[in-house]
Amino acid sequence: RELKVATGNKDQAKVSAEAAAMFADVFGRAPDGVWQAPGRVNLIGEHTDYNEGFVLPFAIGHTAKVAIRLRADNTARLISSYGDEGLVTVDLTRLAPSNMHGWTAYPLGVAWVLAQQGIRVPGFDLFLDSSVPNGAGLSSSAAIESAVALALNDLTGAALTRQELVLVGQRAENEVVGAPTGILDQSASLLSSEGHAVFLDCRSRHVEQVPLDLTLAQLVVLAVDTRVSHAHATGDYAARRASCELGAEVLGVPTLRDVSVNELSEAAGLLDDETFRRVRHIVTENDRVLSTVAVLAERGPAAIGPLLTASHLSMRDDFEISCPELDLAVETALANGALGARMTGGGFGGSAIALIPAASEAGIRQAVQTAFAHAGFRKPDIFAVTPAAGAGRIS
Ligand code: GAF
Repeated sequence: RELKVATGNKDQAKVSAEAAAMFADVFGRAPDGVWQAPGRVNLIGEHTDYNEGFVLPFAIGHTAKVAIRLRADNTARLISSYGDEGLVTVDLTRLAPSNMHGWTAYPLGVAWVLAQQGIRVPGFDLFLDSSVPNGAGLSSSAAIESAVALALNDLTGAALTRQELVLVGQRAENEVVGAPTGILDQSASLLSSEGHAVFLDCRSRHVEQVPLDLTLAQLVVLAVDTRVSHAHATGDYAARRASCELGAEVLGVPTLRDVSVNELSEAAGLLDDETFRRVRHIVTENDRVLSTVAVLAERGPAAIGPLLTASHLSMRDDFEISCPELDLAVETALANGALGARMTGGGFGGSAIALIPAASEAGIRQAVQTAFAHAGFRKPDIFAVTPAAGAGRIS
């Protein structure tokens, strides 16, 4: 069966009608509702989340949509427009982290976590459609988790807060998918509001909506999906996390959040070179997030470029999570008029973002495409992103 994949920004009525129709086509009945949750770009604050630091992401217009109907038994039937696994049928009473695989690990992982938390989750039929590209560092998995968490929360009457649903998604990612990630992605998906970036203190969980009107400032944020796919369930992400934990332990602090930029020179004498550079990235990155929020308020988005670029260099040289494709995207954008550019997300592939004057958009797109072709890299996918709404029920 061919199922149509929705792309880009469509109006909600159309999106929900499409998802409901696709659900009815497969399951022969209407869904109880349709929920939508966005992917994100992170403007700045990378790998700071699990160090209890600061992040500043915004939701993008690419979203995961789920149409769900509860069942009277304990069976879950799931299908996606990816079409790769067809209809998957599972007995929810037998779910365990070890028996969830492929894309269904995200929705089933959420159902499993809710059940672990004492919430009775009955069987359900689920249809998923997503326009968030997979493996592009734009939180395609958190978008699915957030949409399903919101849907099951509504349908079961569990009445968890959005902050609690963030932790449900994170736990699914950590315990079921096996990626030791923080709360950045689920927070961006569930807590964003249109026209704003989300300034999140990952220790206190305090959230501030930071106005980000790119159009007014005649700016564009371009995402460059390098199409080098990344996976955080692999060793590199976990190795970075382990270095941060080691650094904190040697420095005698609960987390690297507790180290200030002024204390770095003293830290240098206590840590091996690699651990020191990992620590320096986190400490300076936290500082850059705070500066970005201050500069946005005082001088507006056109002035944050140097902070974005400094963040990229820190990830490239100190945290060592960039790759040649990400570096080329950043360098080419900067050489052709970008105000700032950096890789976004977990790294080792995925996407870069460039903050550019709207007037340079065509030239920068062309320059990046040409540079990638010359380097023999895969053709990147380049698109503009604007701060979009967070997750919600759309029908
Ligand atoms: C990935 C993780 F899922 C986030 O928790 C965060 O650590 C990010 O990488 C890096 O900032 O997206």
